[in-house]
Amino acid sequence: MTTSLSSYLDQLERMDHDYPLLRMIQPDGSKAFAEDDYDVTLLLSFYKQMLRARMFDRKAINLQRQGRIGTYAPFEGQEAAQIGSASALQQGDWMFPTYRDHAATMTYGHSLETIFRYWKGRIDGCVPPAGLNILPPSVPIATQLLHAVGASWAERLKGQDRVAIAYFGDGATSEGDFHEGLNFGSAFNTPTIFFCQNNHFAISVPIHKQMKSRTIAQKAFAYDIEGIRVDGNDVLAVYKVMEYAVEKARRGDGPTLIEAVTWRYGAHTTADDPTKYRDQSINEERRDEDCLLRLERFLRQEGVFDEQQIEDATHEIAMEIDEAVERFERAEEPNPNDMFDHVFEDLTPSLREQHQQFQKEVTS
Ligand SMILES: Cc1ncc(C[n+]2csc(CCOP(=O)(O)OP(=O)(O)O)c2C)c(N)n1
Repeated sequence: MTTSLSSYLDQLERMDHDYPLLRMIQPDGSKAFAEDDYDVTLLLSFYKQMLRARMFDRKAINLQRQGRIGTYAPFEGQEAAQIGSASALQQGDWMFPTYRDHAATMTYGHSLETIFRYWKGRIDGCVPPAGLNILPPSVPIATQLLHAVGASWAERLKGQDRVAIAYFGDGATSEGDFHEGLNFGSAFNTPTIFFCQNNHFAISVPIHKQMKSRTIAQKAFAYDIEGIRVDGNDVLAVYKVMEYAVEKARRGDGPTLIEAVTWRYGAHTTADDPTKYRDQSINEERRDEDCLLRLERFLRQEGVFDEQQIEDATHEIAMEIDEAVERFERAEEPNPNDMFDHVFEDLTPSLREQHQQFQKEVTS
C-alpha cells in the first residue's frame, strides 16, 4: 500500500458518516431541548389525530377479521411519523402514499369512508376529495418515488411552489426505483420530500438482513442531498423536520431524504402471521417508546392532559368511525367489470379475452 493511499484511507476512516437521531420529546415525555418553544395546543391536536388514526386502524383490522373488508395493512406504531409529516403540507401539494399510510392521507383530508372503500377493493376508494392531490396507495414497492419526483418537477417547470412527498418503507430503499428517484431529484433539484418510515421490517425481513448501511439517511449522501434521521415516534420532531424540508423545497432548494425511525406493532398485512418471523415480546418492549404514550406523558407533565377531554374525543371518534362504516356498507356494490377499466385506455388482447370470458361467466 502506498503512503498516499494509506493516508487517504486514514482520512476516510476519520470522516463522520453518522446521522444522529433528532428528538424533541424523550420517551419519558420530557423535553429534549428546554429552550425550545413547545406548542402545547398543537401537540394536543396531534394527540387527538393520532388517537383517531389508531382507532381507525384497529377498527379496520376488526372489519377484515369479520370479512367486511379485504386484506388490510395495519400501521399501529407509525401514527406520529405519518401525522407529523402530513401536517406540514399545504393544499395543492402532492402526496404519494403506500398501502400503509392512511394516518397520513386522513390527516391530509381523505375521508375514512373512502379508505374503507379502498380496502373493499373499490375503485372509488382511490378518489380523494376535490382539490386534494392524494394519489392511490402504491402497492408496487418504491414506484411512487418516481411519480413524486415527476409531479414535483412538473410544478417547478410550471413556476409553482408546490411540493411532493413520497412515503415508503425501509425495504423500498433496496429497490432501483428508490435510487433513480433520488438521483433524478438531486440532478434536477426537484421539490420532493422522500419520507421513509423505517419500521425495521420488510414483511418478514429485518432491516439488518436487507442492508449493510447503518442508516437510511446516509443514502442521501451519495446523491449530495440532505439526509435527516428523526425519531419517528416523536410527532413534534417529525413535524419540525418536515416543515424544514417543505420550506426548503418550496423556495427551490431541492429534495430531502427523511428517515423516520419507528416500529410496526402488528402484522405486515392481515394476511401474514408475525409470530413466524419475530419474537412478540419485542413489541412489548417497544410499547414503552410508543408515540401516543410518549405524547400523553409530555402533555401530563405540562398539565394539559385532561382525562375527560380525551374521553369525550374518544367517544366522538368512535362515532365518526361507526358512521363512516355505516355509509361505506350502505353504498351500492361495485360493478366487477370495473377491474378492467382504469389501467389501459385500450385493453391488451389478453385482457380483452379475459374480460369477455369474465362477462360470460357472470351473465351465465
Ligand atoms: C416491486 C415490488 N416487489 C415486491 C413486492 C412485495 N412486497 C410487498 S410489501 C413488501 C415489503 C415492503 O417493505 P417496506 O418497504 O419496508 O414497507 P412496509 O411494508 O414495512 O411499510 C414487499 C417486498 C411489491 N409489492 N412490489
